[in-house]
Amino acid sequence: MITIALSKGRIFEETLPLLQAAGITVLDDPETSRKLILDTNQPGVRVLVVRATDVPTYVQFGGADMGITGKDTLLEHASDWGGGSAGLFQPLDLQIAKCRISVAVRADFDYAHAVRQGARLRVATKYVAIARDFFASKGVHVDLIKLYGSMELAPLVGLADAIVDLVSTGNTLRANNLIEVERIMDISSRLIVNQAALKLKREPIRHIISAFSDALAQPAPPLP
Ligand code: PRT
Ligand code: MG
Repeated sequence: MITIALSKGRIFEETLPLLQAAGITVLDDPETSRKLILDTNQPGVRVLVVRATDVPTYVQFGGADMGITGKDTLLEHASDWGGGSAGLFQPLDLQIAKCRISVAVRADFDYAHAVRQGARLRVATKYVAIARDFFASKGVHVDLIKLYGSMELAPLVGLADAIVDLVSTGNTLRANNLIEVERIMDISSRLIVNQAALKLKREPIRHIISAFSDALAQPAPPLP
């Protein structure tokens, strides 16, 4: 049995065509079903529905053999586990759920001036590790405030001078009178594989990885 951890929403939607290319059809729709373990047309393949931020944890500890997760989530997870790969093999960038992670401020806040002055910035974010590394590399002093959602609200009520958040169309920032002042990095979702599963279930996992790489027109990666 191969289990694949996916989150509902954009990652699930954008993964379906890749699964299809591997001959895998999911038999339930997670948006309407309450099931957390979804059967597929392949008796040996199941999909687990988990929170986006929990995908690396399931795969790291073998609750799932493989999973699909944003680079943002993966970097934060790796930092929680002391950096490095956290025992996860990352064979493919699937080029799905693309966005960027950026610094945004209120339109009336002079970010460039504050940085030039060496001001200490209050930054609200769910992405504490990414934000800490980014501002450290710029030599900007920050006080980080961890939030779990609706980051856009923080500068509007004076909780923070800036936020670090994911941006796709920019509509959410615009709707809240915020402007993007720095792009930290581009984000897309990655396939991650449990290292032990890769040894024990090598053939079915290799089949899925090579079907995904064919569908993406990427060369199949070497397996450790
Ligand atoms: O919702 P939950 O707390 O369970 O987890 P989650 O929010 O991490 O899950 P989900 O499904 O929303 O996001 C999963 C992954 O999709 C993220 O980890 C990213 O890698 C990727 N992704 C791609 C995005 C976006 N684009 C995106 N636009 N994740 C979130 N957003 C949000 C962003 O945080 C902001 O609130 O959409 C808003 C901005 O979008 P625009 O289009 O208005 O700029
Ligand atoms: Mg969300």
